[in-house]
Amino acid sequence: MSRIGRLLETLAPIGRNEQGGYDRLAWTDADAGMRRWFLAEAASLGLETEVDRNGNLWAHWRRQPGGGLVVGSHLDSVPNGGALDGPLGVASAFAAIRSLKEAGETPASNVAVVAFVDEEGGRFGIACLGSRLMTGALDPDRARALTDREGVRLDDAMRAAGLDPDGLGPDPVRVASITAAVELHVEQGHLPIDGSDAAGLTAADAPLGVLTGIWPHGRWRIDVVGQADHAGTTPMADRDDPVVGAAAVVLAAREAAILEGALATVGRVEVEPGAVNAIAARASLWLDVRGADEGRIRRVVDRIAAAAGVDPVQESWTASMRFARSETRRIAAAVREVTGSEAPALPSGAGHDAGVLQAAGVAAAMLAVRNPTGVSHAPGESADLADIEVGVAVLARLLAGFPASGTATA
Ligand code: HGY
Ligand code: MN
Ligand code: MN
Repeated sequence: MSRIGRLLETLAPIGRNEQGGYDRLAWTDADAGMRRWFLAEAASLGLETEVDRNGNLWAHWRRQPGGGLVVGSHLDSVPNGGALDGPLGVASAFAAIRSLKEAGETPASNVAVVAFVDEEGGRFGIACLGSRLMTGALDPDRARALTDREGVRLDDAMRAAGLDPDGLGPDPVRVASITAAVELHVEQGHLPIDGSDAAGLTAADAPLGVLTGIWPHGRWRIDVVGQADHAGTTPMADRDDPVVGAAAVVLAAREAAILEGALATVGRVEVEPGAVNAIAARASLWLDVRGADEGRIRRVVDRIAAAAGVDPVQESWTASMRFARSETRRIAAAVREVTGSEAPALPSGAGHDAGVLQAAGVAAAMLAVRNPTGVSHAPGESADLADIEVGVAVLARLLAGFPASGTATA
């Protein structure tokens, strides 16, 4: 079995649930299992490991003082997520290093494998938490006070996992030491291929693609307050039922997204008190809106606010961003060398730590591995091992060829 096949096999049981999905939420036991896996794999490769002030994991293959090329992704998942979103990038980085070491090849540049903390925001609600803290894009006090559905604070969850949350915050020296960053990631959805009518790598008959940028996207919380009362004694005409208001939000979101050519999702709804025989007091919804440009996203949110008479409160915003041409070109060249074919270029509808690094001025880029169904953030997420192995070979080529000085430009 290939290196990457073996690595993915060792990951497979960690955090898997009965539906075959993954619950690898930040600072949980499953996350601890993923972190142990990272440290053990790094140790087996003779890499020097560290946990930074924000809990991000690093494994260094150092050649000389100074910075270098960073590869990796994240190890956490959304609730009931897929096996590959995140871990594929970290495992592929380790497999690429192993292939170089076994071939007796040593990169000219320093190389570091990173696993950023809580990229999905699946437990505390803010995506790319570890990379945003590191780059100063998220206030550490705000982060410490985030709570999960049980009301557990992030800082308490970190302490329970053995880390000190008082250290959270910007890490400018570390960010400055990153010459360039490449994140390998399973393809998510089938997005339009640049300069083509095809959508997705399967339609383009390509095992790998180069992600050129990330669509803007944001998250909003909407609270609908009503009048709690008895389900069996309150006439319909006398009700102020917040769940009816919540339903109006969901329907308005779908209609607005279709009108504006955007994507709007309400994936989480909380009803209080949540009794079958009581009209609710409050319904809270979390709205995710994305699209090719910021304007259509803002129009969708405005339409929802007007149609449903609610006041969406923005919880996070990711501006539209393009990856560094120096690095997208480098990836494209490596794909050409390894496969003999051109890698299609396409945008990402999903957010990534590489996007946070690029926004912080690090030259970053992404390599996507074909996902036949495009399904992600669900147990059905998949990629063929043959395509994954090509991705590892390209990553190895990038590591081997990255110049010591690093000529990246953000
Ligand atoms: O939600 C996203 O776009 C990413 O998967 N965190
Ligand atoms: Mn991801
Ligand atoms: Mn994801």
